[in-house]
Amino acid sequence: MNVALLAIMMAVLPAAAQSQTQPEPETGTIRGVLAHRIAQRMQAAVYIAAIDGEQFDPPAVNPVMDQVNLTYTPHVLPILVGSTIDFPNSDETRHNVYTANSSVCRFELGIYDTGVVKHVTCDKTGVIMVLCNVHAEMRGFIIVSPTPYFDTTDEAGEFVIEGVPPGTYTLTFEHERLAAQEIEVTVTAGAETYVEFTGLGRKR
Ligand SMILES: [Cu+2]
Repeated sequence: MNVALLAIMMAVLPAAAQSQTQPEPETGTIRGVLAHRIAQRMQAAVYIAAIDGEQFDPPAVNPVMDQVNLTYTPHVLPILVGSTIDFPNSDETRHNVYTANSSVCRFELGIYDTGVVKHVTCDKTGVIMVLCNVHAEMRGFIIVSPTPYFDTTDEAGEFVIEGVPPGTYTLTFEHERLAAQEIEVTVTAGAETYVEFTGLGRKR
């Protein structure tokens, strides 16, 4: 460790110690699961639906849909509406990123090389299906959420959404194969609310 970094860490330590005496937490957590076997091998994006009168600033750091080993990575990318998505090409080969007709925001980024990053801003909520016209098997999903409260499910179909202000919300999800559902969820500061999406069926 270099001296400068050590100095920074020592300067930060007293502040960290003080934080132990901070007041009660102001936000809560939603934890839950999509109880369906398909959710264990294909990810969903789970998010809080639009909140009346609430708008959110795009994140300081852009969400990233990378291209690695001929695969859109991550396969499912939830973002806040109004965010700018970065599309790097980390492959040796060239790709041409474009969107399926059904996508809420449509674009075609053209064929581009390794190391190039292209950008797209989407101001509408919904789903963007990203394709590549060089590699027909490439497929990625961007879920444009009206709120910044979202997560992607893991290999157990589970999700955790932290930092949610107290209140009652509609929780929903988007999945390639499973039909969406909505659940009303109440979040309490400093507590965890558990939610289970059950009785799930395939999209028609
Ligand atoms: Cu490609």
